[in-house]
Amino acid sequence: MNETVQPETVDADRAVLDHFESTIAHDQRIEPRDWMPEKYRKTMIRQIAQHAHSEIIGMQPEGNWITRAPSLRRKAILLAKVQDEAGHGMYLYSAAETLGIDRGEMTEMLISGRQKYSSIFNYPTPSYADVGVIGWLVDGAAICNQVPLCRSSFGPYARAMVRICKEESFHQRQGYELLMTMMRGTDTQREMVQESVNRWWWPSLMMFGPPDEQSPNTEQSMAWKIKRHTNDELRQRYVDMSVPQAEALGVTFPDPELRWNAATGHYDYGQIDWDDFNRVVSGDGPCNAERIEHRRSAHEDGAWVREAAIAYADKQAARTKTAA
Ligand code: FAQ
Repeated sequence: MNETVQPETVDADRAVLDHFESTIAHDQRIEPRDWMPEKYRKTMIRQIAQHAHSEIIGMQPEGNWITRAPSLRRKAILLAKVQDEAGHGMYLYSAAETLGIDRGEMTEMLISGRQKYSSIFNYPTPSYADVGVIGWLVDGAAICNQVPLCRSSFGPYARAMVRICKEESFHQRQGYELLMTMMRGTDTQREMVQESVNRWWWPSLMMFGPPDEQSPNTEQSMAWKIKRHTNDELRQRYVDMSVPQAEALGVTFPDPELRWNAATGHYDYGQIDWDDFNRVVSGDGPCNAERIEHRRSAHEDGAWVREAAIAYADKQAARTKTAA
């Protein structure tokens, strides 16, 4: 095969690869106009699309409480938060589109199960305390995972992450504030918070992905500086950050093995149920079917809006052409 390749083509290929590798090595950004290996492009599409889908599906668990929030103030806060998540999904779909994939295609892949979204959004929200616990623990885990992604090697993704992280930090604080208010309330309210923490703690640890030795993508993604830390490193950082927050709040995590280890300078924690994680990721979690069905019907109900937008854009284009 090499015999048919012109020497100048080999040189050109080598030059663009060198440029790509040197950009990564110098901690500079790969931009959509730059040449990139096909595997890098596919990895970025996979990660960004999964992330975008998570934000959009992630509107559903808390959205469940918008009509039943206990006061106008709490309703306004929750509405704003869920709306922010929609915004994050939009920035991320736009970042993925710079890699040559269309948002419609990504939505199709989500609905047909060919692209994933975070396992965490497949659990139910039966209690209003879940709104606070999602803000504190789920947004907390998201921040821990996403702050390093602000230095990710793909420019549009890294820039989207800067804004998203600012908003996620705000979400985490509002969740914690809600829980502090409940903890200052009645015994029943305190029990509601603890019961919710018991349900969300282990799933929040799973958000960081499989253990390093079972993570097929980490090594290459670290080499390309898409990821800056491994799944286990970030999970440990999250545990270390969350334990003092739980103590300040007055709740405990449902893990008898959770304890400070003076030798490592970190908290040890118990065994994560990876069978449960695999079940949820493969579509068999408590709410997977409901989440996808809801997304599918919302997408179908929105068809007329997309058609109207396209018809309007066509009209505008025809008008501009006539004027020219
Ligand atoms: N759930 O080889 P790795 C949020 C998949 S946003 C489902 O370790 P990687 C905001 C993984 O994709 C939450 N699937 O993969 C919010 C891969 O799939 P493949 C979303 C998972 O990419 C808050 C396979 O398993 N955040 O919460 C999960 O190197 C509140 C093997 O895994 C992001 O997406 C999982 N938990 O590392 C919204 C952050 N973990 O190759 C609403 C960006 C792994 O079979 C309310 N993403 N998989 O197709 C990342 O940082 C990485 O993609 C990881 C996974 C760390 C998630």
